[in-house]
Amino acid sequence: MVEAAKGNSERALAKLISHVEDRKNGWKDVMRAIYAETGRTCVIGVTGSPGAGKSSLVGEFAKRLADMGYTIGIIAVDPSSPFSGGAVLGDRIRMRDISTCESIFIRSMATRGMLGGLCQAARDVVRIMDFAGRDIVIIETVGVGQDEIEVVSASDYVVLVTYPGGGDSVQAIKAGVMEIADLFVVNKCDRDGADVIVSEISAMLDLSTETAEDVPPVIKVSAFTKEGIDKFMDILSEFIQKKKKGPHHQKEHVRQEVMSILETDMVNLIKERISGNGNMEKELELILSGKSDPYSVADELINRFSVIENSLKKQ
Ligand SMILES: Nc1nc2c(ncn2[C@@H]2O[C@H](COP(=O)(O)OP(=O)(O)OP(=O)(O)O)[C@@H](O)[C@H]2O)c(=O)[nH]1
Ligand SMILES: [Mg+2]
Repeated sequence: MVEAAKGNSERALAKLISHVEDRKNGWKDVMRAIYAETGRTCVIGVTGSPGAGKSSLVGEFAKRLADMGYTIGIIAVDPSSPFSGGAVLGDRIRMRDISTCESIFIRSMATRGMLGGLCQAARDVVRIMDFAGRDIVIIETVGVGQDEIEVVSASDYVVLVTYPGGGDSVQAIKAGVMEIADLFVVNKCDRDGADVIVSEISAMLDLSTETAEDVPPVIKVSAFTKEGIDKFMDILSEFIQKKKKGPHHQKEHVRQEVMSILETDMVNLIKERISGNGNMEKELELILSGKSDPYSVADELINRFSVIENSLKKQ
């Protein structure tokens, strides 16, 4: 499967991704085997409020990047539209345009029912696409939950999409997303009010950034009329060029990733041990009968599971 995925077979790529995503036997061996050959791709995270036009924009710039000769992977995390097929007909037709494009590979990922952390699973999928030779991987997530923010924060470049008429659009930007955005895009500028949003965001950025060079660009675009898309492409291309020349892996991302794998493994290990021996029942009874408390029980369980340390050493 690994060889075939590398040989650019879309079917093999899809199968390999499913295997790893579902954490089937040997998934970690796959990841270990491919790691050394990854880090070349440029990961662009696209986030923003629901309905901001993220997918429409991704569709547009993915197509343009493909025309420039890049091979693209798209990951839509928990999509409501239009990748999921739940969208209005127009959207679906537009998406079909790019999904039949040979150099664009689209993959959806549900957040529900995900084994282990969503963020790690998304990283793994990115890595497989990277290994399979995709020059650019685009991740679309709705910027609402902590998980989604974590997903985009693992990207090399973060695009935050807002739009006029989205209620209190600027206020609605989650704290935490603002800080990680490298580019602010105000979409739907074919409608009234885009300029106001641009100045509001710029004002907010001026207040929160220390030096002028640190201020990320704010641009207005329309996925419909294509206004501003050329400028958007210029900014993206410049970044892609820079990334291609830079180091394969960023230390901070690697640190986050090791922590995230560790957290998932630890949690799984603790769950296995506790449900495996059923001892929690006894402790729970002690708490309920007033003889113990959750804090003491947790301490005691940790002590008992110091076995974990030994078993991890053996692995
Ligand atoms: N007027 C206008 N409408 C747009 C534009 N871009 C997208 N839309 C519309 O906005 C709606 C949402 O677009 P999507 O691209 O699905 O937005 P999204 O952010 O991916 O939405 P979710 O994934 O559901 O959060 C659709 O009805 C689009 O047709 C634009 O530039 N101008
Ligand atoms: Mg979408």
